[in-house]
Amino acid sequence: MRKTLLLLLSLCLAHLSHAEDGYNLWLRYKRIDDNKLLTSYRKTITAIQVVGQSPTMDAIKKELILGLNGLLDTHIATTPTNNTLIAGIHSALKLNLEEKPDGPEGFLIISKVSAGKHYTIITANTETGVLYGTFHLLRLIQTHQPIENLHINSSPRVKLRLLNHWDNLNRYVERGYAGISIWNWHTLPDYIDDRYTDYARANASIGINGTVLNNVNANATILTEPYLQKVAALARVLRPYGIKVYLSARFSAPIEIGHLKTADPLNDTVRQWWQAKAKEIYQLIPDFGGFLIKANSEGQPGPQSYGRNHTDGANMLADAVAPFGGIIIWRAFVYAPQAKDRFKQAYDEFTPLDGKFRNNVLVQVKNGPIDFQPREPFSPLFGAMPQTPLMMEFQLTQEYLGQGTHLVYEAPLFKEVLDADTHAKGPNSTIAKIIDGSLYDHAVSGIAAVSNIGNERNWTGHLFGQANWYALGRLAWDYNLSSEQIATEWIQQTFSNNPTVVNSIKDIMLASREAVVNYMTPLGLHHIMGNGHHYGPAPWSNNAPRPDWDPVYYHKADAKGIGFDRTTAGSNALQQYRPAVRQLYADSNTCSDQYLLWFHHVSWQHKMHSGRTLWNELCHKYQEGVDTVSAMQHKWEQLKSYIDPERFHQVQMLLAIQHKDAIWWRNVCLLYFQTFSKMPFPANYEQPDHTLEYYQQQRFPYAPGN
Ligand code: GCV
Repeated sequence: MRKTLLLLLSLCLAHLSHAEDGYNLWLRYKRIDDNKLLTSYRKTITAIQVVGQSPTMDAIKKELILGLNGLLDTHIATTPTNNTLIAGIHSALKLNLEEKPDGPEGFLIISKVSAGKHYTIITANTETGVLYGTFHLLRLIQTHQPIENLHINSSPRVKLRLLNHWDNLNRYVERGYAGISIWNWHTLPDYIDDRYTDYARANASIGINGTVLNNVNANATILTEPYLQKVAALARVLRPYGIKVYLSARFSAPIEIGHLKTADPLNDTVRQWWQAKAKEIYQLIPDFGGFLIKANSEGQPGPQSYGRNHTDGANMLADAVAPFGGIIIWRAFVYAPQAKDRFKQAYDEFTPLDGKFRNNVLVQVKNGPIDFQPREPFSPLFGAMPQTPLMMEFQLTQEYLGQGTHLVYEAPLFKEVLDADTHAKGPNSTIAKIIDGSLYDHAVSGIAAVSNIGNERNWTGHLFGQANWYALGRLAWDYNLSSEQIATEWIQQTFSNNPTVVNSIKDIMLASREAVVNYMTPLGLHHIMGNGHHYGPAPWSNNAPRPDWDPVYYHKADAKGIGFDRTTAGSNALQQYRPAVRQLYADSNTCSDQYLLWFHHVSWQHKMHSGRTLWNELCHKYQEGVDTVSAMQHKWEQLKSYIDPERFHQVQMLLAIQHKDAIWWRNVCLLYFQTFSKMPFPANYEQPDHTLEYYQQQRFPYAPGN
């Protein structure tokens, strides 16, 4: 009896330990379930030889052993045999290879036969490059690609590929929906959570090479000695994985922790304080990346508090870190409540400063002119500052895209922006070419995204949030990859290579971005969500502390129509684009539906490209959004027998919330806008099942972000 109980218990435990909880991300390394393939992989690689010893080479060896043992279900030999995988830096391998790896991060993977022996070689100019090659090879195997005849020469298009954590020192993550911060500042530097290493592995596997550890709404305490010790401890974990740490610096730190009377960037004592601080940091963290700064935005201090401008502030900090090879990333996210059109301010404030920043300053620009909406036209700053390296800022954390609750695959959003043509230097002056530095020949280039990572077991709260993290890294490495390719490889590694699974999940993912646009903000509506938490709809909202936080400021619905007139008759924000772009949007009859209400105040009767009136089109789009989520649910349901119960059920429940929320958005927005249009809901669509008053009475005091 006791024996049976023990057996049962151990079976239960075995089951538990194999539960799929999402922790392993896309690095699951499950046994290849196609026997033919498995045999061929086992033949191609029977042993590994990692040349060199260092923390990075040790990490490579560990990853290869973990990955190959899992994927090939074997104990991979570590002494050379007939079919050896060799990994090492180019100069150490002493192999006569015709081709060289590219740059400090590129890698070369080649298959070679020599003296009757078959080798797979991963090499690079640096250890980090070899690490990237290692992860690439493991990805090939996880996604069931052939590996007998490899010839891959790959290097990243963008130099700085960063995550921006909006993590506070008390572990509250601003706009974070995946638990609290993964950085346990209290137990650092003495306690090193394994999660830090797994974070490093995951990032290295997609080429992320830097992380800003703390919130841009910064606390100066991070720059004090005890906290710098904690930062140094994290840097030690991340360094072998090619990841540099950066910090958000509070501009007024010289006052708060330096006890100076001012933080004026032109004051000598202030300058000396920052120089000494930089020296202190680099003594602890020799490869410290630099500072990210949010200045004079949403109440943050900055040079304007002293009558100075952004260049005065950025250059003062740039001078402090320059002797150590550091950089300054200065954010362009600025807007003031007095502005008639928030859209225009960043451009107006920053373009006159072009050419005045030190060459170790990058200006980081959000993808759109307002704030990470489901769809925005690209920020007109891209292409308007040729002498300044501009860095892209995307947001993984889905603040305005259903947060940790909605399944929204963001790669199509990222691609739409990266592929947008600014016409800055004639046609084909895409944003991708601006941020990779090639259009204006800049030596530095960068792409960053606000992280969606927290301490939840599956890292991102919604399992599919992982796909956005993954897509960011893959696109920063190579923005020519398609959303579909990235989705495919993420699904293969995260779920399965089974074509039914891959195709169904891919359909769900690829439909999801347009779905969220449609059920939240179709036809160019924007910023009509609830104040503070930014979760559900509240288009009536008109009493925020600042008018530019109010939805009514953005949709401008009235008896005549709806939308923000940004043409010459309105705020003239369109003027900030090059003529060829302006022309695309300037006329409400030819402007694409996607951006119509971004640029025009349009009559409710306006005839749309579909032939419907604007009002009917709005009803149509909201319904389409809801219908797409139903279709996503339906597709997911059909995968029940293919997906482990834990992850299947989680996603199933979240999709049900998403569907409920999509209906909520549709009902609220249509009922509210109907008070202006006075037009009926077309009979063939689902009718709202509550009144506008009912929705207006709902309160969400504890929604995340409040
Ligand atoms: C970190 C939006 C968010 C803020 C965020 C800000 C920014 O306004 O709601 O939480 O602050 O953007 O990007 O600085």
